[in-house]
Amino acid sequence: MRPAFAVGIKHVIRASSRPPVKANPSLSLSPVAFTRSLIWSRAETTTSMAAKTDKPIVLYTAPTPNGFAPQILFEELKATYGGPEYEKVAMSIRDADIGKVHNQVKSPWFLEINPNGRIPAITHEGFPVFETSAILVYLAQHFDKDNKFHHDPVKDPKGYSEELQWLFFTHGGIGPMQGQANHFNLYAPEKITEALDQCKARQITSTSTRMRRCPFFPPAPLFLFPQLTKHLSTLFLRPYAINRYLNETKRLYGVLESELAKRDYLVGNQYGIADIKAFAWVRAAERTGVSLAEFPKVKAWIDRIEERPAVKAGLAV
Ligand SMILES: N[C@@H](CCC(=O)N[C@@H](CS)C(=O)NCC(=O)O)C(=O)O
Repeated sequence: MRPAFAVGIKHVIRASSRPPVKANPSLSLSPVAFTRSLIWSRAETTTSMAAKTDKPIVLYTAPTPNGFAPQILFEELKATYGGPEYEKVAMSIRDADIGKVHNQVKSPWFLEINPNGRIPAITHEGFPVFETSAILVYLAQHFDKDNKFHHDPVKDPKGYSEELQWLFFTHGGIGPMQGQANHFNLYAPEKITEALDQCKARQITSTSTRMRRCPFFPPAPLFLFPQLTKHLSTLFLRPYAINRYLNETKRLYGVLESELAKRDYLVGNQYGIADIKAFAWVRAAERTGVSLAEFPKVKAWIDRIEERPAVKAGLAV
């Protein structure tokens, strides 16, 4: 007998408010022609252009933590069950490509698949699914028939609930917080400049805040070397936004640390989609500026997951 949730999903597919997406001819082209097709063509802007393929599933992705999560699950499913077959479409997430590159995430054809204009997204026989965790749950419910990577909502409702709790924990916590920490730390130099200007103008009156945020003030002579000052400031200054998101990211890692002290994996001591979702972010901790030496249990969990051949394959897709 089919589990009730599967019947529910079929019903949702039929009743979906979003129609199945139409095909994009670019996948049936030669590699050279396909590359050319990545360049924006005016005619394409008005047409629905999802990928055309004989594979049942298309994965729209990019090499980021959110992109890696479904890539890893696809490879785990392939290693365990031999499928499902999927076609990968590489997307650009660069704002500079908007209106210039066909496969940019804000392209009208892609907004029909993911109205939020972000990777990852999949289509399964034309049915679009967006948001990383929703994709992981969808793929697991459709293709992980032996419950190797997820908990069955009917047979194991408590395990299923725990899985959702940890998925939501990462989806609403680690992902956004670490993403913002990256943004303010790595991509928003004007925040640093703003903090520098405050220091220069002696606008920070509290001595302790000044010591923390303006470690070079005085001495003023560093201002003679603006590039050096900026570089050192990026390393040592911690303007409010960077502090806030970095500290919140560390706090969330602390939650993982205390849970992983009790068991090897997040749910029921069995590796699965909740681990995949969190792993994809946490493995990038050092880049964000969080040292995993502070979180030894998390580090051991990362090492365990990283050893899996399907994880290696998923990261390399
Ligand atoms: N909540 C979304 C977040 C997806 C997301 O932020 N994707 C980023 C790459 S990691 C993106 O596509 N950014 C492009 C943009 O913001 O235009 C999910 O989990 O799928």
